[in-house]
Amino acid sequence: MTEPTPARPVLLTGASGALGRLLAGRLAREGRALVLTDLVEPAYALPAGTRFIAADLADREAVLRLGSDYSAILHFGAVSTERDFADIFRPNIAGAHHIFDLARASKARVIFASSNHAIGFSRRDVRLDEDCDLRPDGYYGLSKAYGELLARLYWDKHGLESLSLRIGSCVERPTELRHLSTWLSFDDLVRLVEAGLAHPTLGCRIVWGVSANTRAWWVPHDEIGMVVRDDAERFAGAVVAGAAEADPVSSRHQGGTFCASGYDREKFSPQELFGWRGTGQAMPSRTVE
Ligand code: 15L
Repeated sequence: MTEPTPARPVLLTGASGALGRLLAGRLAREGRALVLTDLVEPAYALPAGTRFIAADLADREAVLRLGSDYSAILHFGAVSTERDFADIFRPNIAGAHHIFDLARASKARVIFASSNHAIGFSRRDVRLDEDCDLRPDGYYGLSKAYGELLARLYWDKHGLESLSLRIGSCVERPTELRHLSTWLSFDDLVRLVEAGLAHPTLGCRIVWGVSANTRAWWVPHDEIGMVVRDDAERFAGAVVAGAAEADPVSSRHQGGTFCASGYDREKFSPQELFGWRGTGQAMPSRTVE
């Protein structure tokens, strides 16, 4: 009798971060072969059945040395806050590029941790489908938009399957007003990742990484996005409006404080710059806000 071929492992980048830690523990529990990677070794005990390899995402050779026999790559490694472009470029942009090339070499699918900050300059009074315009709210959001477009390019050109999860606020529980719309529970994150790993015809998808929140701004159409079950509303009574809600730029846009970082548009009003004021001419609808 021949032994069954062991399943090819899943690679998890960003394993030392908060979401990496959560995924490592939860996915290993299912008995899945997992390889973890990050710049620095995790501060937690490695779950049974996992092993860790250190690698800098910005170092192409180090990434390609991670091996080429993965069934899937969960790409959660990145700088996760707004920073100067120079700090974002190497890990998030060059890093994503290296990971997608590793996925090509492995013939692996990629589950990419994108972010709501790729569409963060959308107003809070609009409801968005997955195919809405990209409206990054900073260099971090721009790097996530780049990752989504990289996924699209590698599907069209190389047939590489991917799921870009546009994650809202993946925290244990909502702590601010905005989270009542953007919250993604830990359980729902795991459900989304599992659904992406298991889907027989993944293709190239963008899916909202948000729980089934009563106040959600994002409308799921993709079946993968519909596996979520939790609702932030049960925490509504305990959530208070923080300082961010008093700031007009943060409170107007879905990306919140990321939008306010470095914002100076009001000093350079398009109405004045382009002479729209007083001409009686309607401003082009897609550029008004
Ligand atoms: C993100 O993408 C960030 O990584 C995280 O730090 C939060 O800011 C989150 O979005 C959010 O929008 O709440």
